Amino acid sequence: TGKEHWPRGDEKVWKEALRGVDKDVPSVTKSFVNHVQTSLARQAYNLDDLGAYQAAALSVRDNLIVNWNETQLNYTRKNPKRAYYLSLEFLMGRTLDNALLNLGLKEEYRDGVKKLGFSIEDILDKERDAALGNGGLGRLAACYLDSGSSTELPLWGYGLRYKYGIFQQLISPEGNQLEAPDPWLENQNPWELPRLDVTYEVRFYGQSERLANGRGIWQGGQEVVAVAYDVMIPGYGTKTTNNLRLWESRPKRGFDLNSFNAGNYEGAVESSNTADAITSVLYPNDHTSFGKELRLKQQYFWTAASLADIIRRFKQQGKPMNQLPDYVAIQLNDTHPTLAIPELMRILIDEEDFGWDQAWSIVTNVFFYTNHTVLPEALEKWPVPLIEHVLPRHLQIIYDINLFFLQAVERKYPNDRERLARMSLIEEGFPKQVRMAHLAAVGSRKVNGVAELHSDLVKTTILKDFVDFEGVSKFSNVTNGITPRRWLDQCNPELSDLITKTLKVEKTVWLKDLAKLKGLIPFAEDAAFRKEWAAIKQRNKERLAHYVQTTLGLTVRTDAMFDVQIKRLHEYKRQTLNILGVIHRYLTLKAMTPEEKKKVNPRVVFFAGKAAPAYYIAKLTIRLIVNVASKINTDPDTKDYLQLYFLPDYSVSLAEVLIPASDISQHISTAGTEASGTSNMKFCLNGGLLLGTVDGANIEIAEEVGESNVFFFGHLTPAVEDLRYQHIYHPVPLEEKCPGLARVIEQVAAGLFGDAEIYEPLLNTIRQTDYYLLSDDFDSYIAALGMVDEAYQDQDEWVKKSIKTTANMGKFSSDRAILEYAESFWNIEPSPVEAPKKAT
Ligand code: 73E
Repeated sequence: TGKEHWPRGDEKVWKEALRGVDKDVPSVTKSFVNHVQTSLARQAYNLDDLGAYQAAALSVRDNLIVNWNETQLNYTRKNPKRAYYLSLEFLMGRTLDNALLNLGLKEEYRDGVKKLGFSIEDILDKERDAALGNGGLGRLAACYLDSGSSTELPLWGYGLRYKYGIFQQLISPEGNQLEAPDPWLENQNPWELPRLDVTYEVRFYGQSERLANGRGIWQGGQEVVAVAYDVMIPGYGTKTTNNLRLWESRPKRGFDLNSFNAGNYEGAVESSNTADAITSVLYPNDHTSFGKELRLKQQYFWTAASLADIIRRFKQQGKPMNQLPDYVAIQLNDTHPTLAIPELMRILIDEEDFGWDQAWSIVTNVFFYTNHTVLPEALEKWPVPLIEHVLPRHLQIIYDINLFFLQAVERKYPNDRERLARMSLIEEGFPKQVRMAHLAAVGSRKVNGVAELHSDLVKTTILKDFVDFEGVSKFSNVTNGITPRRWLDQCNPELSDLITKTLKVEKTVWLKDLAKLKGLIPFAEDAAFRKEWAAIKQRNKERLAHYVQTTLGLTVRTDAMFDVQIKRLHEYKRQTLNILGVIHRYLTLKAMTPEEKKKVNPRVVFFAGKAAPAYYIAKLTIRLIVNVASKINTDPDTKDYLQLYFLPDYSVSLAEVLIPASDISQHISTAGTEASGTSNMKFCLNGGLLLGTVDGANIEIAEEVGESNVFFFGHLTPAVEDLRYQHIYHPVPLEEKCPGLARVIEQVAAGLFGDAEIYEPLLNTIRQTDYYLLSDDFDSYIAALGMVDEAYQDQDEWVKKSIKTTANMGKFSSDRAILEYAESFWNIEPSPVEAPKKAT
């Protein structure tokens, strides 16, 4: 065999590993080569980066499996109370790098694959994101699982194994968003373990009969099988490796032989098609409730399988069902899993022979409900006829819950019919609808919002009557958090190293006790440290520029301020305000003399984010951004001072490149609309400053890092209602109210960026009711952008702000958040697997 057969790495290392010579060959190398040879059936000479990724993943997985087994054994032995996080979305992103860091094996693998001719970075880059989520809600679930394992809590996740995740976003040359499927399971997924023996049957449709004793009998209809797939969740520096169990739907009988024999081939496979459909695709809408039957079936399929699994595990302990709340806490991530409430009632009453009151007392001690939005269009409602058709027994139970609930309300507030109508679980109308947030609130032990302001809004707006009725102590706040492992150590390794070196504390310590970052504060005054800090930011900007160059073929200047807004496209998040602000800057630059322009600091503005496929205005906003970009990036008068990019197909992995590169990021929702936001935390943790409205977690970030280190603008929440009223009943022409904005809109309407008529519907949202208050906030927004420019001129001061921002972000670790849930809601404790392994 000539050298050409061994194109990569050290031939001797390969050969010795292949021969299984154990002396001198590190175990990582042996395990990698072994997987190449056996699991992948490949050899050194035909192994590419993708193959190397697969071999590395399988080899790392072996370590996870050992820890996973020990963790589950530990739980079985100690039998602690457990918590379950039910979420329709888990936005995990990539796994290999995270697993390597959490296991403390990254450097070993880096060396190991290098000797075999591979670079660890290239290998890591081959992994596809697991993108089973839309945005913040799904990413929060992923951060919480990481923190659950890292704090050694007995916490499992339950979700759906969608065959297709969030769509891939393509941008046409005209600026239109096109959606392509995301077949993420195409090249095998090494991170899941199919459990073909863990299955449950889930019923749909059929008839429900009520017996005199209050029990029901539900039969007929269609049965679908749920099959478990387990995803291992390693903790950072712990042996604890919890489980994320995802359900796949399969037909109960793959093939209907009777139909087939009758010559009806399509009929024979029909039931198989409809059963498969349940877990085929993630719904790509956030903040809208559509009332689609398939979505309802997803929700029930997942909650029924998860509850059956939880109850089976509980029963294995031999305890009576009335002790369920002593051993099980179930967190409902938004209202999506609310059917778990009537489902558990059904199990207790119809299958376990409990009376109503005892069943209800069990249910209301097991569930906990997190609300993530107060936007009215996002509050889930299901048409009564649809629930009746798909889940006839559950509708009866929901009506019974409502009856007993309203009777209690009536006792407390006699003859207050309006209150009964407001609080009812059923909204009157054609058709009647079930209000899922009311059902979730009534059926849970605790209800929480996701940031202080948001939790206050929940209590004073959408659930106010429930606070009056049940008392305020049931309603509370857990401010969201993010895992510092992925969102600092992994995405910004140089900054992580500088912090470790400076704090003189092992990173295994400060990454689990993020308040330790406060030790950086004095170094803000240290010029040498500031220089290092700034140099890392610069290299992260170059890394982003390199990404844009290689993926889009565009050259980004890196000597400019990087200004970033990345999130789902939505009117309430006001990407429109940002793009109109960019146009304002462009027009201002166009009117400047060359002398004046010399004083301008160049700025590069980045946008990324997906629009729901049917959200017309959001898609128009993308189109406007793209077309403004092509105009201003090629205008010789301005291109040295202002560049604009829309980066397609935003994802967790893209966020990991964008966030460390940002000087300033924008979180500019209309006050009172963004429940929390979590990317705001990620930017600030990486030393990016924040430009935002007084909304969501921005407020608590400012409290922590100091108001002098954030740029706030815009009206406050209490003013919003009145401003909207004024828009409708006392409208003032835009030219008078906000001439700056009027001028910008005029230019768009006149076709400065092409397509004059196309943008009319978008512009009309502002000219007409302006529900999201652009005309009220525009002037202060432009002023705030000016203050950002001014602050950036003094680089010393800017870097000080950046350091102090990172230093004061300790509160926002998801470890803090998950421990709050564990202590104040679930009443669960860490259950360490003995002899915890140290990460390095
Ligand atoms: O403010 C964010 C919050 O940070 C909020 O908009 C988001 O949840 C994040 C995590 O708490 C959210 N997503 C949804 N509602 N709120 C949602 C609604 C329907 C479907 C999918 C997601």
